Amino acid sequence: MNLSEALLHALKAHGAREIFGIPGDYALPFFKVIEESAILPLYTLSHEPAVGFAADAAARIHSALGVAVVTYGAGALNMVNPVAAAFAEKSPVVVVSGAPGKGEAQRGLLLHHQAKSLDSQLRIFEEITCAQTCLTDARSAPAEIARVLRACLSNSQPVYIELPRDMVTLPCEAVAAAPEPAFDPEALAACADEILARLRAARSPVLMIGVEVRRFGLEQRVAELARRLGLPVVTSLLGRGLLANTDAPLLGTYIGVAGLPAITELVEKSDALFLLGVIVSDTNLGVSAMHIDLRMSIQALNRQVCIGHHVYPEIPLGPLVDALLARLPATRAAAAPHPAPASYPRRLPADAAPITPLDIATAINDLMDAHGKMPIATDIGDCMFLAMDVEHTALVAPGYYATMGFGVPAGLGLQAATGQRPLIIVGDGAFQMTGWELGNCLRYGWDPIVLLINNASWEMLRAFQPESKFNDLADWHFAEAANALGGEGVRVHTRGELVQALNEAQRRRGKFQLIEAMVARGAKSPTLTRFVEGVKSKRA
Ligand code: S1T
Ligand code: MG
Repeated sequence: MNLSEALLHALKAHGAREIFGIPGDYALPFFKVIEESAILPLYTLSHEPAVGFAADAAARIHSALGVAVVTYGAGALNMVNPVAAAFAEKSPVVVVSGAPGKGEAQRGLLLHHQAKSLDSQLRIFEEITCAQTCLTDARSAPAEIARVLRACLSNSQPVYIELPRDMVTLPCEAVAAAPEPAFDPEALAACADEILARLRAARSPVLMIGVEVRRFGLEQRVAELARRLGLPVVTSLLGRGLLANTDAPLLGTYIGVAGLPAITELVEKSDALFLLGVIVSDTNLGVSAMHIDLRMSIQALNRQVCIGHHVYPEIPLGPLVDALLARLPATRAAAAPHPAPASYPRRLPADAAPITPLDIATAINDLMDAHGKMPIATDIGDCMFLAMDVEHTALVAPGYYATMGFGVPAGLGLQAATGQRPLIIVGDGAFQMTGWELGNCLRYGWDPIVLLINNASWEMLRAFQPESKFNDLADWHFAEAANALGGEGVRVHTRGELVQALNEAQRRRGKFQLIEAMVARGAKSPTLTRFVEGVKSKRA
């Protein structure tokens, strides 16, 4: 076996199911092994940001490793933003970058794709990954690969592997997986006992679940935990879509002043807010009407549990959930009184009225009622906020790091990873960044339905700074470009046209379907409207 095959077998053994990438001369030998070994399927895209976003989405929907393979310099550095997004949102993406061979560096010449020095790239990726290695020695390579892949899974964060091109075909031993990091069972027991004691003593305990529940594959166990605890359950913004396919007592998503008042009040008045795998960020908790007193909360995140003013270190989330379940009777507790679960808008009138963002959410709910749930990828912009009015379904969205460009590549990653037809919701500004990746659909048989909200505007920015003319975008007539990219497109102006276009798109398989929904500048979803007002009032 050579070093590349050892790496590919290890990636597969650790849960990776596909590779996204763009080659370059520093990576050509490795891509040759990827293609000829067929250990993992390879999907090449057109621009490295899309490679990163697609690998991230695959990781999220699998709750397993995503893999992005790029060339040195121009390729890898092009992917810094998506890897930063994966780091911020705890997505286990393995970055493999080609690199110059040992001899090349010693000729004393500056190498193409080199920026400051040959290890600058490693230093840049040290800031957005939890573990790194440069495979310069075939003898230590198996242990290095095992160490880094274990870190990726244990922390659910990206890792970086640099693969010099003169190492690719060297003989190499197989990779033996590194053991899970140990934890102290006594500390785990004490922690679980204290959490349950706090919840039982509380007047109004609430369970809020976040991305780590998904990342560590705990949804079914957490749904059981919620049933046994009998607590009202909400998701964080980034955790939206969690427990979508379970019968947990899920009320909806907490988005502070931007969310449903009953949920906001329940969370913010709780005297024992149990944050399970929730990233404590401004978009998750920052827009609370009142200041959530985190000293009253129980926070389980990043392999540690904070209860009031004290911390239990090295408490992995999975063993914690199991320890709590082991302490609870296997019966469903009487559900504590709590607000009714959120209801979602349905039955859009197919009339000549202009389209609003809420109409788009309503039309999606009607489509999924009629034809079944679809996994959804959104970008950032009002597309993400209107998704709060879409019925719970598997959802990948840049809800915390909030980078544009995520939506379309993430949707492609979803279909590559699951084989399911995704729905992509994206604004015109974000589509201008990475929407053209749809041109890769035909060769892979991907056929997402793409709902493009064309308000010819950076509307989310206009909401905060309406006086700025630079928020006015030109009208790019995106639907007309669909055919050139191998798909089909239609521009719609009214609710009737939207309903008809969605039903037609649903019937047409084998090509992406681009529905360009014309929305007036200034029209915003209810959630974005509340979010902007909430942020403005907090700033005031
Ligand atoms: N660049 C990138 C890569 N990500 C960003 N989030 C931004 C810039 C800043 C930004 C937003 S929202 C937004 C920008 C430029 C406008 C989005 O426009 P569009 O996709 O058309 O959606 P909509 O019209 O619904 O707003 C956030 C605040 O950072
Ligand atoms: Mg826009």
